[in-house]
Amino acid sequence: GQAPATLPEFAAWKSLNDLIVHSANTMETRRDAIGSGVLTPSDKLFVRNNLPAPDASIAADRDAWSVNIDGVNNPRALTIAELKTMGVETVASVLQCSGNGRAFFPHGAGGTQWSVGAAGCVLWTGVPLKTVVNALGGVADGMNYITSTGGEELPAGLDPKTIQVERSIPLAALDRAMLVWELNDNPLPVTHGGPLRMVIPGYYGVNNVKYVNNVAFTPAQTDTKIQVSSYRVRDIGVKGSADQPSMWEMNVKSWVTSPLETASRGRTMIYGVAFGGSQAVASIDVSLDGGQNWQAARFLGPDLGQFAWRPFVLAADLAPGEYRVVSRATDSQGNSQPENRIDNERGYGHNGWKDHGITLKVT
Ligand code: MSS
Repeated sequence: GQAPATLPEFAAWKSLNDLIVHSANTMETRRDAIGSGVLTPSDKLFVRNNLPAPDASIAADRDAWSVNIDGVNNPRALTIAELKTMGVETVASVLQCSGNGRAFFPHGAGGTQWSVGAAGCVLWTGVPLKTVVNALGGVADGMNYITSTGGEELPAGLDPKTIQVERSIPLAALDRAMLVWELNDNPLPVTHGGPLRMVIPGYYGVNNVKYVNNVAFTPAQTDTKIQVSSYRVRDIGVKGSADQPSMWEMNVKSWVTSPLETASRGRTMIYGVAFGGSQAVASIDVSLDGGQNWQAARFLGPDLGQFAWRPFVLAADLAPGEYRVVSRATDSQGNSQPENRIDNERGYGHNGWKDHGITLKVT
């Protein structure tokens, strides 16, 4: 394994044994820490911050946190206390970094070398953005995007546009967007965006803006660097630009979580997780011979809805030997994981089943 590391102050409450600490701003869940988990406990959930996290004191008076809503017919600022009177829903969804799986790109894609653990399935509680917007007279005419701004204090002397976490997503996502104040039934930790976070189920992590203090319906996408040129899928060696696909909706994906290295001969339960991304996951197949023969595995535990992942299990009778174990999920629209990754400069969106396999030694 990994060299021992310590957790940064703002994530000191996390379970160090279940995490790989890549840097002070990036920690991933160990592949063997998920097992058959329907939900990811908060202390095992990965962390990724583009900017240093704000001080814990921003959550001293949670209900007083205020978010400005713009680009609606009656724009105004609302406190969390007010949001809590407007409506409440709980949704289970996969939070996954755009670069999850980056470590598998052989060209050495720049950025945190995430394996499979920049993802988790959690419960979010908050108010649907649509409810808020309806209370403010609806979306103003001519708006095409939802633009959310992170509340970090920006270091002085730098152009805010180059560092601010402000992301735009298509207006169509208004059907699923939520302003959330709870994670897994507890007040949303500052580590994960408390007191208030924008959550867009089915969209990559970067669109789930933490410490959100401004939500604007806008005609065009924001001109921040994180929108215009970062999080864009392009060929190796090509610079990021606004004409390339943005990391919005997630694709179908799965991976085995246990066992990962060795097993004893005889009956072995092979576990993993599968999700459809923007669609529900429909089925999961597992191969013990690197993808030549496939068997249907079964989903385990309750179905927490379209945006959740589902643990799966396959009972296998294994003779001594070496097995290449791979899994391939299919979503409700019939999209299956491809065999291979699509090489791209920053190593985004990897859902190829081959790279995500494991080699099991049975003795
Ligand atoms: N938000 C803010 N405000 N800031 C930052 O930095 N990041 C991103 C999101 N949001 C940020 C935000 C990212 S990028 C991600 S993944 C996520 O978040 C994570 O989360 P957690 O809670 O886990 O830490 Mo990639 O696509």
